[in-house]
Amino acid sequence: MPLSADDIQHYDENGYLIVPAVLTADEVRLLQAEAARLATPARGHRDANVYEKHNPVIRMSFAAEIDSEAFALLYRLPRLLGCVQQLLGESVYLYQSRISHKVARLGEVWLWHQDYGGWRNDGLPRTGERDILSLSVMIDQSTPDNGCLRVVRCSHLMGALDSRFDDETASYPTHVTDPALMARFAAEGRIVDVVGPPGTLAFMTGLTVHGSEPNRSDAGRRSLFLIYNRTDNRPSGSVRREHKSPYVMNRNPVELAAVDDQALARLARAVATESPA
Ligand SMILES: O=C(O)CCC(=O)C(=O)O
Repeated sequence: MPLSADDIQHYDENGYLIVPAVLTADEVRLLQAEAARLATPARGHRDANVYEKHNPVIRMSFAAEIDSEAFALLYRLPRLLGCVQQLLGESVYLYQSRISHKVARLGEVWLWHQDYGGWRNDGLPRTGERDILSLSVMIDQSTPDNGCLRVVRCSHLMGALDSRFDDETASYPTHVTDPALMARFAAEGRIVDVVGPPGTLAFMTGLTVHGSEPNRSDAGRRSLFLIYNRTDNRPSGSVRREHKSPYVMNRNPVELAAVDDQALARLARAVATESPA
């Protein structure tokens, strides 16, 4: 499922790209079950799960691929990795990954930010749209009501923006984009809701301003964020203290090799046979 020339042009010009219907229903079902399993304290690693600030529910699970065979296959499927290589080049590795859980009624806000605001502190050499990117995989249906990801079209073209470090609003700090600039983006009609059924992909550059509203619906909205980086763009400088954890940042940045594109589907069938519904 390679990206078309039009897809790539859309990504380069707008700073994001939505690709629907990439995963099958069986693959999605397995990822949903695995995301639920990883969200419990039974996961047992101090750094692996982050909880919401105001509600006693999960906000994020870092590095699902460490503790789940399904997620360990997902990010190396040619359907995902092949598209990433079209955008970044052949030699890429996984920089970071996290499931954003957005629990029904309780999932809290993500203030507007550029991911580069945090990566800058990791000593990342380059942050262009062809150096590093976020790939969001919808695990549940994503809608405006359940707090879908929202992106600001073409914001990546403005480079690294001034931001305010905010570790008060949510349980995970954010380098928040200037509210006056956000008001301008809104007035210009540049805010895009990233919606779709589970199995949809959304690519986003490291400079694309994004955020999401609290989940005001009865439906959870889980998305996996996979951050891929070029191997020649590994962070060089000091690493943030919290990133010493292998969960928060991949400390073994090896070049990725694809797995068989049917590997996740096979695992889904095997799991369904072991434990029929
Ligand atoms: O899950 C979301 O709504 C946004 C997550 C996000 O902005 C991030 O992980 O950087």
